[in-house]
Amino acid sequence: MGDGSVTNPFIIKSVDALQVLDSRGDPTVEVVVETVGGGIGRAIAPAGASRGRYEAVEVRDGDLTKFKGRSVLRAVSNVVNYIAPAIQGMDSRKQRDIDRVMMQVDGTPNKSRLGANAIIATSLAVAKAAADTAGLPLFQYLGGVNAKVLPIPMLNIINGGVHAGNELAVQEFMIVPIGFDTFSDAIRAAVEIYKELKSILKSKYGASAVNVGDEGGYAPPMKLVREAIEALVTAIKNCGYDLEKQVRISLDAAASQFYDEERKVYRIDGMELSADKLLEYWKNLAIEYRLFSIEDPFHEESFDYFTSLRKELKDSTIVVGDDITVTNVDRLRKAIEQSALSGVIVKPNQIGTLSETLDFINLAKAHKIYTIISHRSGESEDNTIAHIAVAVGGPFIKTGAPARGERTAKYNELLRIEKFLGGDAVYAGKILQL
Ligand code: 2PG
Ligand code: MG
Repeated sequence: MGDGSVTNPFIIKSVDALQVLDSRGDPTVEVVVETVGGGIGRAIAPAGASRGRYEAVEVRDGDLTKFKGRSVLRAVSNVVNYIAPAIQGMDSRKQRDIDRVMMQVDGTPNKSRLGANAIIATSLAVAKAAADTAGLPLFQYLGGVNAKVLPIPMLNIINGGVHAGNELAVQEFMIVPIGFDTFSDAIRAAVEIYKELKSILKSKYGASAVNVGDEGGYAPPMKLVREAIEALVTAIKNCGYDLEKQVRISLDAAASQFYDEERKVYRIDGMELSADKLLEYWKNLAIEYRLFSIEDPFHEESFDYFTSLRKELKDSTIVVGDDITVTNVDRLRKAIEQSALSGVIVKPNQIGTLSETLDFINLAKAHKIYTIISHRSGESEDNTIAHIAVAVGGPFIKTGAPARGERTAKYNELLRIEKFLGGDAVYAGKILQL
């Protein structure tokens, strides 16, 4: 163990930041941490479009003369002027102390002073610098010898909602390749289905239907949720995969985005549905298509309807929280008390530090709630979530279609980790009772 003296190679020597771009062309924060021993950690903050109301807050400049108000120079200077002086000289392995110090310097409950974008990029860069100093890949630094389970990918191959310019209310239509021996087999099947779907959409709706949305899924000019699901069913079947045992279908409704708060109705498929009617709608859809999971089926305050849906479906479909829980342990505790969820999305930038992200995962796992480590719709080449997913044993990762560099960055890193682990690698689909 290091003793904290000046010769300790894990001591943070420098922290620097700069403004780079994300996959939507929006500016974002990159942080580079270097240790005395020469370890380097680099991390880039992602950004959501369908953000939960209770997420930690990213700081943007709002100066309309630059990047249409989206620049993050203030967050960058917060890293350089406030975070760096506070954590330089600390041992990079003391992740929890470092995260706590950043939270103290920030001093707000939602990280709105320094910015969650500044804090999460630093927090992840610190972990990566410590791992690099130790000569370990990040997933092993975080997960130790036990980190050998490759997560089941949930691939979003039709985009709707605020991620695409079509009329689909539901934001994400995913395929979940559960029934395969290895992670690479699962990815191969997903790519085959993705390509098959492309031909189906092209012949039915024309060439413009295969333009892709923010997460690399196609954004066809469809209106009905059922229409998109049917296209997935056909693609899966045409590829010769079993819809029951090999490849299932999941949705992220992101329902806060189509909820009319004043009139208390959900706008979906050209209808206006009350919460009770929407409950019925999800129930029918889940049973008919044996949906694997439905994320955010109701708006972000609607804990009771999440509970009702779980009861109705008797856990045959996983009811997943994202905007409702926002990677926040207090929100998750409330969901647990109300038996509202059987799965949760984990997004490090929703809460703002690595340690809080791990606490959230631990709480979910202790209550047998599936954890889905997730990207954001605005991403970059940063592949940290692939490592977190293996470190915690998944069991799921959601990181878009198997296309667009910022999405394949994560899948490719998982393929590298699988190779690195060799015969020790285990695919989560082989060990979960799904
Ligand atoms: C979601 C995410 C990621 P966003 O709702 O799950 O797919 O979208 O990053 O826009 O919040
Ligand atoms: Mg979501």
